[in-house]
Amino acid sequence: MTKTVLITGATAGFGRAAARRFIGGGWNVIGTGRRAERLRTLQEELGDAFLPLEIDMREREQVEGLAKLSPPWGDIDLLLNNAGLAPPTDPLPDTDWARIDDVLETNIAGLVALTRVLLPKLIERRGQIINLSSVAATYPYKGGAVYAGTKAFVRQFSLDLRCDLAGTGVRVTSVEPGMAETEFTIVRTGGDKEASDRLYAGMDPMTSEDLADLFWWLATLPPHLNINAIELMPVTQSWAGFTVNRE
Ligand code: NDP
Ligand code: 8X3
Repeated sequence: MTKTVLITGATAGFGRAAARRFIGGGWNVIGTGRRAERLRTLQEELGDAFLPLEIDMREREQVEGLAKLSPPWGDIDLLLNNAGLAPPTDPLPDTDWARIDDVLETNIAGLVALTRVLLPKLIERRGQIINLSSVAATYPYKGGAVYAGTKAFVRQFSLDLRCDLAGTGVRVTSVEPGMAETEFTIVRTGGDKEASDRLYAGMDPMTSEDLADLFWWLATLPPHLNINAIELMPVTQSWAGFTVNRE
């Protein structure tokens, strides 16, 4: 029987690559995002196995409406909670509240609301949830407080959800990537493509396709196996030391 994945944030980056990967693997894909034109273009590329839905993760009613999809689209086997973004890395007092609020509403509130309304269906189908956290959840960096905080939430939410789901057969994974070149930094910097190019220059970052392959691997593991959390980075990324201020 054909399986169905719901991918939030399918208009760019990891989500769009995942839509292509799962369609290629014979799944039905529901892809969401705010940019209708991008969704239309993707639908033209991917055909009838792709259902584009214009959803803003900050809008509770729109998000909860996804639980009302009728079969076959409503028979969701995998929820890929991918939609997300970061505010600028400016000092917190200099960062507009609107940018912060967008991030909290999308990365946390939207993700929790969608997971909550889809859980009964996922339990019925012994389905799976893949949540996009980040290395930022574990390793602090300057200007990362709000974004990293949301991703630490996603990681812990994923782990704790497994306790609630004990005995249901539903699998949950927190995926925690490092630097991958997508539109992430363009969005974070408010549209500064050059800043994004500089960040990824000469460091061979991960690609959206790397992540799509990982999601596919997770989705096709034997059903008795749960990867709780998985952290990945490009070989060129690692850690610096602590900052110490001296008298
Ligand atoms: P992109 O900016 O390329 O894609 C983000 C996607 O999220 C877009 O499809 C966008 O769609 C969607 N999105 C953002 N806000 C909303 C919203 N309010 N409602 C609906 N959709 C929304 O970024 P990535 O592909 O890199 O990021 C995907 C996920 O991976 C994010 O959660 C990110 O935090 C995480 N991540 C990324 C890393 C990286 O280095 N790139 C590393 C670690 C984690 P639209 O604008 O059309 O609404
Ligand atoms: C984003 C990962 O390393 O660019 O989640 O901060 S990193």
